[in-house]
Amino acid sequence: MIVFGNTLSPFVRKTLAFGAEKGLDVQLVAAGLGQGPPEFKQASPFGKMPGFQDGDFMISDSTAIITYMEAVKPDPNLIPAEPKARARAIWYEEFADTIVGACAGKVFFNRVVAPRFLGRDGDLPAADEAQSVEFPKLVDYLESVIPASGFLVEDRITLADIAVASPFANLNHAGCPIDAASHPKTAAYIDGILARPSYAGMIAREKAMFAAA
Ligand SMILES: N[C@@H](CCC(=O)N[C@@H](CS)C(=O)NCC(=O)O)C(=O)O
Repeated sequence: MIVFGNTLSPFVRKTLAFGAEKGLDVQLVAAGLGQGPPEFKQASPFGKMPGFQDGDFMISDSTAIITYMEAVKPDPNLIPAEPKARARAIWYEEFADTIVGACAGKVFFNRVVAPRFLGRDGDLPAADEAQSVEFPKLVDYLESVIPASGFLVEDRITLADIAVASPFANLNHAGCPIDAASHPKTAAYIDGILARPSYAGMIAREKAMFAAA
């Protein structure tokens, strides 16, 4: 299986971590922001990462790719079968992709992507506002819902945890960390998920890239 993209995208990182938790053999091929092989454009008609290829099957969108991975390799099960647990896992993925993703996008794009990858200034007031207005609501919410087990659904690793952790890596990279004093459960929870083998290597390589800059 091939994922086209860059792990700095929370959607690419989530997809790769999901594949790793499944034990799938997934290769990352660099693509995105107008770059990448022709297969990337075939897989992702609007150029968004991640794109995906498995033999002659191609598709884009992290949720579509994850749905495919879960269907071709049901074990270990990462999208619960029980109806309420399944709905909650999908809610947390949606929360991560759209609500956390919107905040992380403003902070990471304006502080990192625009100056570093697009060669132009980002909208720093927009990033600051996302950090001071949107971010506190996200961590307040998570602090209120994280169970003692350290997993959001069924007290085991599921898509919910894999999805929620990913955009927090972008927020960390962009100088918007979780305050462990005010939000201890959330800080420990995100640290714990990002420390799993499925995430740790990617995060270490991303940090090394920023440190070398
Ligand atoms: N809903 C999509 C979102 C994908 C997306 O927005 N990717 C961004 C990177 S985080 C992208 O490729 N942006 C470049 C562009 O729009 O040209 C998914 O879950 O995969």
